Amino acid sequence: MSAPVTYSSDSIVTIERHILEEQKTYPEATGVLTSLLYDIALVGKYIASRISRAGLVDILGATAAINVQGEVVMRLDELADETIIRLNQHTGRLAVMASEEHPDIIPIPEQYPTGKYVLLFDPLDGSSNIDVNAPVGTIFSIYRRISEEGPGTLSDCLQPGKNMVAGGYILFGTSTMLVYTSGNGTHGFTLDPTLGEFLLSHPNIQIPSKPKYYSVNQGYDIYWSEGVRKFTEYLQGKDGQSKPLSSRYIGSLVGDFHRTLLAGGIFYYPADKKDPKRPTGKLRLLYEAAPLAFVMAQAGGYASDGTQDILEIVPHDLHQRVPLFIGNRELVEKAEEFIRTYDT
Ligand code: AHM
Ligand code: MG
Repeated sequence: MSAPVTYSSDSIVTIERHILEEQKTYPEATGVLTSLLYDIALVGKYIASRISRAGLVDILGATAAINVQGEVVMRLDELADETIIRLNQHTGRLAVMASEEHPDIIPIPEQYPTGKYVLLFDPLDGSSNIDVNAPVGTIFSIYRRISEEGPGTLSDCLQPGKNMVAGGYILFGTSTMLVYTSGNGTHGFTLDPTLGEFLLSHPNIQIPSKPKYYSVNQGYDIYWSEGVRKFTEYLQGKDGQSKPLSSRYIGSLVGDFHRTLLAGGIFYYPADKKDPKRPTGKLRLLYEAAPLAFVMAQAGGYASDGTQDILEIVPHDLHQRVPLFIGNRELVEKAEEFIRTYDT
């Protein structure tokens, strides 16, 4: 049996305390962003409590079925989506929301006040992994509205990542972790299920300078461009110049990203030709690529679509997809170099 975890009260930094301390460094802050981030931590706790029971779905009921208690049982991605909307629409902090699960923007219902922020989210990325008990994650980003007042608009949601005020993710893995940045470093918190609190476990995360893994769905390499194939061969040391990197791929973006952030290396989901309808890769700029790019940039790394910084891309569509190369700057820049040399 492992020894019980003990804390000295001095060393415990809850997410609330951390966010409040950060707020103090911005004298002009009103506390609204602080509260919004705290609402997101609450979302994390709620979804974590439901996900931990996912393996019981056959006993408790399936999608949209009525369970033994007479409650409607929702799919977890739908539940996560509804939870985020329900916990945030009434607070008066948001002008509008947008979710990977909804084709259009999500307005704040008329009975509630609107606020100055915009919340974009992927409620449960990689949800197909739940069936095999692999990690999944919620990804979020927060922007200031650009419209003056009243209901938020589509333009409020279509802002480049460099305008982001805060972004991050909640990883539901062996532990539940919340990792976020508000432009002042990237910080990680681990949920202590006995306390029901996120505690600061990874302050000021910096991606290790020595890359350890590359992460890509290599099963699709026949659909890749010449540049992406040559870049992968470079990572594998096939050019005879470099040592091969080890490879890891879960197929769950938040898990693959988190490992890349903590261990060093590169994750990429390149453009591919497997589906003529989406020649620009699979991942979405607003809900996946941009928030992770902000987290990575604040941890000393870099994200690119293969030609430019993800944070510079001005979105034209809520569900626009982009190729994503993210991790150690030198590797991402190497990918750009291969793409420039072979694909243009
Ligand atoms: P989703 O948004 O439908 O859950 O899909 C996104 C997921 C990511 O988590 C992951 O990086 C990618 O799809 C894996 O795709 P593939 O199975 O093509 O490798
Ligand atoms: Mg997704």
